[in-house]
Amino acid sequence: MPLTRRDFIARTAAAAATLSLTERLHAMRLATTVLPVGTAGAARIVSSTNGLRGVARAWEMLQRGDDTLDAIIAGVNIQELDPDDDSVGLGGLPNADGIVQLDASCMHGPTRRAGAVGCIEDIATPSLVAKAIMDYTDHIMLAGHDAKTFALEMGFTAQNLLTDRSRQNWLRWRARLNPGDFRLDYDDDVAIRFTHGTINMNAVNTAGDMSSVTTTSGMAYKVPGRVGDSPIIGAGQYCDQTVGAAGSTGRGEANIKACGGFLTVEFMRQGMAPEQAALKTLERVVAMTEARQMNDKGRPRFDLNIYTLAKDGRYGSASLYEGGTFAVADDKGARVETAAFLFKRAEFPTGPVPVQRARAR
Ligand code: SD4
Repeated sequence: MPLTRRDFIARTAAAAATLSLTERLHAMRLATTVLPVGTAGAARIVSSTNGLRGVARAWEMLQRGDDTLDAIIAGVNIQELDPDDDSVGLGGLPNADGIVQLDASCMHGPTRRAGAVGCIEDIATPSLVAKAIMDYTDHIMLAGHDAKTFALEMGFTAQNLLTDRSRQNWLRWRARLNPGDFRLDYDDDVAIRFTHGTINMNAVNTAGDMSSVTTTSGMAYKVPGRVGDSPIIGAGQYCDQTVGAAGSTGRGEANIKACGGFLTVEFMRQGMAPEQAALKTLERVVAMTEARQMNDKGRPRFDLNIYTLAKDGRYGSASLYEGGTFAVADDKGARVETAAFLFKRAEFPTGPVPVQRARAR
């Protein structure tokens, strides 16, 4: 039978009577951090802006009484299966070799389970593969070729995820890589398309059940085999339904070092409001950023966005730079709202990116 907060504190106090001062302080700290801190409130779905259609679908499913994770995965499936969205699933921009490699992860609050898949090829819905790993194995993450084999065994269908549009974009990128090579540049007036558009989505229902999911094709033209933050539990998303859920889009490398999803939930556990927790996580991201990625005024050369939802339905989002938005669905409908930010858009570093050298400090 689960311990009530009162039982837990009483037992901790009884045990503490026999302990040293340091042990007692540690026990008291545990008593205030491991116990439920949130109570259920309003149902709500929060996601990155590209999930606007997805939050509407997820909201409908919550209203029917569907599970929070089923609802948000159905929400992100819309973008995953949309060939015109070049940041996730089918049509996602490929790696440097022209191969689409996808990452995703999910957490199911009621059962405290998690699933993740890294670098999977040819399966359009990695969010569902992550859930299948969660549901049908005693592992959390599968990666690469064997993750695809697992998905095929589970009944997923393999398909070529490179659309003609994403292949053309990749060809342009490759042709312009090196002016000294033997490939002629073409379509000089067409800008090279890099992606910003992973989806993170988080849900809470009126019972206080929560879930989170993040899915992406990752950085466009990445080094083959690269895995970003999206499939890393605690970075790309995190859910502890005693407190809340959080996830991110943007430069995964920066988010991994700060454990952004986990840290945001932990800041909420300490009592911060969702938006404040997201801003505090971004401060940590900046503090952890290597010099090569900063300009001389201490501004990062990338953006990162955090989306967050508390068990009681409070929510928020913050970006490193001004101009960020996010999607919300609740009993007022599905809409886009403005995110908080750390830095003015005008402060975003412009000009040439410094030459990157191996072992540069
Ligand atoms: C990644 N976080 O793979 C993802 C990319 C992303 O907007 O969110 N782009 O690093």
